[in-house]
Amino acid sequence: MADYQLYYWPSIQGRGEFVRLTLEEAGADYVDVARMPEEEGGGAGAVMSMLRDHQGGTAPFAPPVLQHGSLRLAQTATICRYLAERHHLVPRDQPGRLHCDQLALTLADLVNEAHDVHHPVGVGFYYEDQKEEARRRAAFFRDQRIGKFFSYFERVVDENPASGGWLVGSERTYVDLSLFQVITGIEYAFPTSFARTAPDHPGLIALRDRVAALPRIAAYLRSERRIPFNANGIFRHYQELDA
Ligand SMILES: N[C@@H](CCC(=O)N[C@@H](CS)C(=O)NCC(=O)O)C(=O)O
Repeated sequence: MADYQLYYWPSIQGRGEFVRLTLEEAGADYVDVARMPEEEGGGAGAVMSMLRDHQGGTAPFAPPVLQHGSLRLAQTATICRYLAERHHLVPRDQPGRLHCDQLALTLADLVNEAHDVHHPVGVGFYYEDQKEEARRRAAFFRDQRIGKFFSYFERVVDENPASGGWLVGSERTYVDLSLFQVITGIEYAFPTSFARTAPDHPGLIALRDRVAALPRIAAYLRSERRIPFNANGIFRHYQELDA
């Protein structure tokens, strides 16, 4: 039995990817439960039955969910923080840890906005049934939100008094891994807009490349454990949404 069990949808990066990246950089012993064959207890059904059959303690609302011994935790930012504290992926001091929380939740806001570009009316409707609204939402996201969020994170890197080019402190933390995921996701979904804005954010591009070169992350990105971006995840590429 692995130390950690991650429950997340098996065919997408989604929000589970922030947890996977943290587990990978931690060098943690984990199993991505739903990616196991169904006959071994895997598949999407494993996620649904875990949610349905949960008894005792605080029930999770939605995946990703991490199981560690008797502890079951949901909410991406909470899970990543928990893992990061156990595996030295956060600063030791409380202000540093709180600032990591602050940045993780700001990234979660950006992830929600990126998702809502292709589902502005609601997740219960197909993209094809909300294309017109998606087009309007995409223009706003591309023209105003990507730049605003990127400028913010660039500023945080610039103003970090420690050298190294990370977000908080002098070493990489779990929020650097999460920012890497968001930058690469936006690059995948909005390549034209990304190419236009990237030169204004050299600190972010350098951070992205530095994360990709971390030996454990580089090995993970090359492995089959890394699910490619696809048309069902949070970051989706629709040509008509990337002006
Ligand atoms: N704020 C939560 C959001 C969780 C979430 O929306 N999970 C998605 C998959 S990425 C889901 O399956 N949601 C089911 C639902 O909202 O009913 C987090 O960051 O973990």
